[in-house]
Amino acid sequence: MNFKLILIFSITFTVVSTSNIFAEEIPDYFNPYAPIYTDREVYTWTDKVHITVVAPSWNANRNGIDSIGTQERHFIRIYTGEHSLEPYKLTETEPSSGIFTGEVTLTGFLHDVDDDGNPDTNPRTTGGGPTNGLLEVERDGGLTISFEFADGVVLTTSAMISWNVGEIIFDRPVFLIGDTARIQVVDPDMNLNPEAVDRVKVEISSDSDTAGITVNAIETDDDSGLFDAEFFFTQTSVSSGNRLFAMPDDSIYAKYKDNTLPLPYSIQDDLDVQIESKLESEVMPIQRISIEDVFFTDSFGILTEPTIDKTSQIVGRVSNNQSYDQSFVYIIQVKDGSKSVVSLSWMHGELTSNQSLELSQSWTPTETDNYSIETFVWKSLNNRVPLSPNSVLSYIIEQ
Ligand SMILES: [Ca+2]
Ligand SMILES: [Ca+2]
Ligand SMILES: [Ca+2]
Ligand SMILES: [Ca+2]
Repeated sequence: MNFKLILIFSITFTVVSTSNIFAEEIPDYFNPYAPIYTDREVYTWTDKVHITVVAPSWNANRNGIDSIGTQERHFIRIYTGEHSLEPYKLTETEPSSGIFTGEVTLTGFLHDVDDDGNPDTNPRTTGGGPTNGLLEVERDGGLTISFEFADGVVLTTSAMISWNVGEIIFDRPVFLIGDTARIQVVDPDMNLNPEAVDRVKVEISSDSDTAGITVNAIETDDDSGLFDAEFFFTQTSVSSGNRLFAMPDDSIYAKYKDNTLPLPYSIQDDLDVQIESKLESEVMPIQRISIEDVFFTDSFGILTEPTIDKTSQIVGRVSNNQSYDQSFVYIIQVKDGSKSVVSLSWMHGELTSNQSLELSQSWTPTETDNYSIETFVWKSLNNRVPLSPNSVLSYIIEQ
């Protein structure tokens, strides 16, 4: 119950006690009192409208449930510009409450909300109340309820109809590997059936899998207009079902295509509602790969010492400390005693889960000097996130 209904009951209490004093068996035509309430001021196209009319003078039988709306010349009419339910019966909530209620379910108009080429609504106008009413409505129209309280005295109340721009929410700002991620779409317009659970589609992708997955978000209850979905992250298998391939430090994207937009959008417009989050690892990037100090071999792989004008191999060992595949770029930089770079090379590679690799680069020193050989590992040349601490080895070459 919302605040508005609580308010109604307090008003009613006062009115009922007044009418006990001035007991009326027939409506007081000269003092029409029958406020009509709807449970909202704005509805979406397929909402259920709860109607309350406070009409103590229509409580003809204090020991029985009365009804209003269907007596000749005292009809209740529920209508839009195009469609109408009349007469419509509302029934008393209790034998002597003087409060009359009913429901009407809006049935929208023909419209395809999920781009499959077929309309997803079943617009129809039928029913005589108190709860079986179905009423077609337009996107931006209104809805009016009128009650002919007495001859020539018609009480009315109106509510608006509008679509809403959907929202999408992740349940946390960043995800960790191993988390179950939750996402919620808020779009009351997709509560197509207020008596059954509806669903919407959400596309989820990552930097490592831009095609990603499409998941069904399921309405949290029959009439909520809130749609929840869960998905998981994998670093070791392809995306499938509710499992998204994503690597640490990827951005995670979710997209809901809203085909039910309010003015100033047109009815045929659509809008991609998108959000972004991050997948993080509890392991810092710099701990994910380790490298060892380089050593030197000859062309046969036998350990050797570099000497002037002889080519040797600078060999480094790179190890994946994680249980998922990691691509990397391994950089070997040789500087002379004046810190000028005399050799620079890099290799792109990929390490499978917990794999170690030896990588080598040839080097032919041409002068005696005190060289330093630096090796480091980045995610890529474009994304220079270190995946390991640098290694620096000093090496003196003498004549
Ligand atoms: Ca009654
Ligand atoms: Ca459709
Ligand atoms: Ca529903
Ligand atoms: Ca919408």
